[in-house]
Amino acid sequence: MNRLIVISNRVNPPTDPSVATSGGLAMALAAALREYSGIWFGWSGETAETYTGQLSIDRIGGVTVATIDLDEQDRQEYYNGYANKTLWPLFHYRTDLTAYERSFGVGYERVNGRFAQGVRPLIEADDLVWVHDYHLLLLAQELRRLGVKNRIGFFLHIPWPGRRTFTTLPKHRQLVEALLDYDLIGFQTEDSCDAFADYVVHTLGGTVSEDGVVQARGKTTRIGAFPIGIDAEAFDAAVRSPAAESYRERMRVSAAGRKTILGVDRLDYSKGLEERFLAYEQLLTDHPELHEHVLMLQIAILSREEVDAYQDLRERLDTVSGRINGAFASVDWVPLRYVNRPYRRDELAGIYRAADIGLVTPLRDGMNLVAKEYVAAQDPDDPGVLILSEFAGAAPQMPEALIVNPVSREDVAEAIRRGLSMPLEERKARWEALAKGVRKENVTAWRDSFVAVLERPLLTAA
Ligand code: ADQ
Repeated sequence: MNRLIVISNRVNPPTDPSVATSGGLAMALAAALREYSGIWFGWSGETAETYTGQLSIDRIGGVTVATIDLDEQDRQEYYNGYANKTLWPLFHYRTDLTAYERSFGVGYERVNGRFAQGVRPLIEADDLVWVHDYHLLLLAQELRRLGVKNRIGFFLHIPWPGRRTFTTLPKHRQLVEALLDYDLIGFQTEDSCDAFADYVVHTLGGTVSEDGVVQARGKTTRIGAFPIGIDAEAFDAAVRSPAAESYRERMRVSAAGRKTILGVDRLDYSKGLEERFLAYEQLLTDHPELHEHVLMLQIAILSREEVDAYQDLRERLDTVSGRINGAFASVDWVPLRYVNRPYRRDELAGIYRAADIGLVTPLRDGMNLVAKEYVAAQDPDDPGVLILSEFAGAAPQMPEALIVNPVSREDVAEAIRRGLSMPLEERKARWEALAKGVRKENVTAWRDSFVAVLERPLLTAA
């Protein structure tokens, strides 16, 4: 088996699999590295006064990690700038929030170059290199410039936007031409894969064969959809843990017989939190008979607090949640509990299990692992109902959820009402189909299918 060199912006394998991390990516990659020997390389998250490129190597949670520090200008231009103020909003269709500053692009190129310099000495002849996410679109190009001939794959965890949206990005051609230096470009969904192919054909004048071989600008690569899953086994263990049981009981006691609607997200404008609160407000306005009988728990961990758009969103959510509770609460009923702290995975598993409805309504999402975790945590004899946005990458894999348009308050409110009164038989039938998919299309299946295609020589596909 070849060694695997995983490269992502941040390197944060969990020391203890039951402890929560702030993103789906870290959990997925730690699980992926468990079986392969290899190294996980990335930014330490620290900024040094001056950049030195000094490598630090450690062993964390059974995984060898190698990191470099960046400098403050890198953090501002590459991380807060191009990654989080340009690519993230653009790829989530928020052109209104997208900043196009020249210095961000320059910083992004510089840091992709620094990553290449940093990881280069660690790469041996037969290693497979697997690069993750929108921070590192240029990395293969930088590694090729340094003479790396290994097979290098790329996986995009967020959506690839439609052509008209993507082409608003200055220098979009250079970005995609650099991306073509990868041997395999993986997306979460067929939809993203099709959007990329559309760009290749209509903007670059290239070709894409039926089995995903891309030819453009004198380069050949392959594209494919590889929907990410959860580490279902580890999650099962978390569900059965004492911490999960204790949290489930806390939830049960505090709900006092009321039905619970649950949201769990990073506090990010792509997750549709404001729209979700407004849909709940609509539900309470239209259905007074539900007052005192339901409660919503929204757990939203703070994220990217250095970026203005995130601070603005936080303020708006504080206002809307206050307004809802001010309008509807009674002496012993608070309709919306809004919590900004993180929970351990085992605690979260218990919280999921106690909820009658899992409300997952992003406006755009590469996949959304919360939807899968919610399903995995349910009691087979009395499962809750998953309500899922049609714009989550998970939606095509999870048609047995109640699929909604997250911007339609009426649509979401009606799905909640329907979920609250859904008969046990229907809940079970829907859940069984969903749980089967979550178990089968897990993180190991995702890793294996990506690596198998990456290992396959390109020519045999033609
Ligand atoms: P994220 O945008 O971070 O990931 P998501 O897939 O939902 O989104 O993963 C969130 C993870 O964080 C989940 O594992 C969840 O349990 C955890 N989490 C969220 N809130 C938490 C809290 N309060 N306490 C503890 N844990 C919490 C990006 C893309 C997604 C894609 C993943 C993986 O945006 O679309 O699914 O990568 O590819």
